[in-house]
Amino acid sequence: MTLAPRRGLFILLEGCDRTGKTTQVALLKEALSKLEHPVTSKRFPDRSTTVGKAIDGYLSSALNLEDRAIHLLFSANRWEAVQEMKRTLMEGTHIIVDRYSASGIAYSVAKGLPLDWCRDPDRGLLRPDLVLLLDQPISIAANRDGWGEERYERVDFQERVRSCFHDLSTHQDWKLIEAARDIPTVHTDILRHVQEAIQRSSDPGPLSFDLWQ
Ligand code: NYM
Repeated sequence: MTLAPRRGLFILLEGCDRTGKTTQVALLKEALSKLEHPVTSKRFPDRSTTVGKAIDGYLSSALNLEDRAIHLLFSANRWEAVQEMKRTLMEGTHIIVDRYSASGIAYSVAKGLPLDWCRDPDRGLLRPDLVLLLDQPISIAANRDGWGEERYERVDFQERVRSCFHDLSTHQDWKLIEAARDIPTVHTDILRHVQEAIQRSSDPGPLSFDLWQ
């Protein structure tokens, strides 16, 4: 009899724009691969799908949409990835994800949409096993090259997004990562949390499709 592989962990990095998530996802993936953990990565929005292309048009301001319409597209973009993510995790591969539902909520709440309304379309999505919130003062992000090129890259708006991430994190077991430190230090901190989660979960149990429920 062949035993099913231990399922992979869904590891999520969240945070405001330009907190270094993309760099840290790449470093984490490289580090886990070197430690011989099967691992892949994914980012939301996934701009490669039909829905993702509409989102991309919106983010680059080529397309204008009602706040609620774009919120639902971001959610649809996560729902369309569910089966692929499930398959990958069940094969025993960890997935490191750059943004997910909390971004969906934080950016729409920052526009003034009600929290409950923002959470509803994502209810029942796959729940992450570990959430790392990369946090730093917005003034640091605003000094980085290219700031302001995409929609949402405004200091007042990002302050509201950051505050919503903080509110969300108080109700969940998220790890707060001080992102204003140098890249290798932040990486070491993230890797420690991930290795602890991997060690803790000798049997991670079934996947939970109960996000926000
Ligand atoms: N964003 C991302 C949302 O507004 N809602 C969502 O559900 C997600 C996943 O898209 N400013 C926003 C946050 C970012 C922008 O993300 C693009 P990135 O990480 O720069 O590709």
